[in-house]
Amino acid sequence: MNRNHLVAMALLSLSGGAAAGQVVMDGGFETGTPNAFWDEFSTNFASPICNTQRCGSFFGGPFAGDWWAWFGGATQPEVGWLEQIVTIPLGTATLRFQLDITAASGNGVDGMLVRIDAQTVFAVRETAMNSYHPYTEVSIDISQFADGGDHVLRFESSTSGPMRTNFFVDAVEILTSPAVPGDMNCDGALNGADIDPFFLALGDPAAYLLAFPNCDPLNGDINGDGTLNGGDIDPFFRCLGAGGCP
Ligand SMILES: [Ca+2]
Ligand SMILES: [Ca+2]
Ligand SMILES: [Ca+2]
Repeated sequence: MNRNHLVAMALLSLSGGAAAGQVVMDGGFETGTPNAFWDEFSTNFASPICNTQRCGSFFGGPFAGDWWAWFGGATQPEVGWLEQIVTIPLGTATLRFQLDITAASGNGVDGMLVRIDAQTVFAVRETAMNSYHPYTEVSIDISQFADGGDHVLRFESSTSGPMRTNFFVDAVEILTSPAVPGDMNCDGALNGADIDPFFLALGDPAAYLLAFPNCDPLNGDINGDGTLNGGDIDPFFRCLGAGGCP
């Protein structure tokens, strides 16, 4: 932990830190640059992280606070990225951020991606400016990564110039909820739609894993003995009838 990290930790604890249920550190970029939580890269600007003092206000500014991430923005080829390691608890998870495409070069190919590990979970091109200007919330179900493990969250863009394309990003957060007992289709709720998956998991575990690859069959271990078995059938239906497990 370097000095910047310590200062940033102190700033975050003064401001309350990450809210409960959130896993992204400094998702609003308010600790500025160099940033202790985000790894930063930009071909032309040292970092995509901006305040108006550093980057000007001609194209606009943050969604909230004083800082935001500005991808693109160059009149020559530019690659920019920001990434951090996030720990996503077991259950369901949603990635949310604000996106504003404040300029489009007209070449039609300048783009921005969001990746988790090697997988692209969101991709946008400059041609979508009409859909993302002004700031617009992007919300993506990323429950397939809600496994209690560490993952690399990465925003990256590639723009080619000579006209500018700008992707503004702010207010990045990952909202999580714990697994719901009996939620066998992993939609975050226990209801009638879980009955068939419950019996599939009980009778044919391999087929269940194929049908619900991001689900933990132990969501159905209602009696808590560590396995999904016949002893869970009665408690499962009791929970279902009661609208949830006690
Ligand atoms: Ca901000
Ligand atoms: Ca369900
Ligand atoms: Ca059981």
